[in-house]
Amino acid sequence: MNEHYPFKLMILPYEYNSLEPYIDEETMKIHHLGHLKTYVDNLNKILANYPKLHNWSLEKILYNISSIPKEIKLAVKNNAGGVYNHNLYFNSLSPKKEINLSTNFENTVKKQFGSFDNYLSELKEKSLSVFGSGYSYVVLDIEGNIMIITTKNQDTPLELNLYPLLPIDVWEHAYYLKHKNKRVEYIEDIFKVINWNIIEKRYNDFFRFNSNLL
Ligand code: MN3
Repeated sequence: MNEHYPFKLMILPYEYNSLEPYIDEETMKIHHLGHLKTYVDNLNKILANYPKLHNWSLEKILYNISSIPKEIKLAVKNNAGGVYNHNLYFNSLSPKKEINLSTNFENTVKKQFGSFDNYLSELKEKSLSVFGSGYSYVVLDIEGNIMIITTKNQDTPLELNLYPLLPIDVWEHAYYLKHKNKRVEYIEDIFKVINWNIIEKRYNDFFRFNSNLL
């Protein structure tokens, strides 16, 4: 994600209806064309009069939020975070059923959590524990340990110096049309469409480019 102002709406790597029956077409459409597009448009609007920030990437903005002019700081944090988290979320999903877990990430999960099922249980529990709007987030700490945290609103792990692997959007807009108030059913469904190959790639990138990423 090295793009900078004016930010563009990401292109989904699959069709709106391709995560059916787990995540429905209407939710995907509104989430992408409605919610995410609004964050992109708002961010561009806010940055329009700040040319010094026009060559900053999303990551640079979020890592350096304290140096953003104070009259736009909160709005930039919320909207840049909204773009960053959603780009990562949508890119973490896939309709492909043949996704295999592969070696490095899975091995570390097993070492730290005992089994992949234990890890998924903890991820589910954390996802259910988010009060109000936010995310459960699988991240790496600076030493490469896997952690599962929760974040509020559109906060990102970058601000905490953590490296993001997988965000699970638990804002109601991510599931309410189909799953209504049953967040647990959404979590079980989202587990069926996570692209673990992408998570593995992000995991390996951390160790390949460690010093550049944090
Ligand atoms: Mn969302």
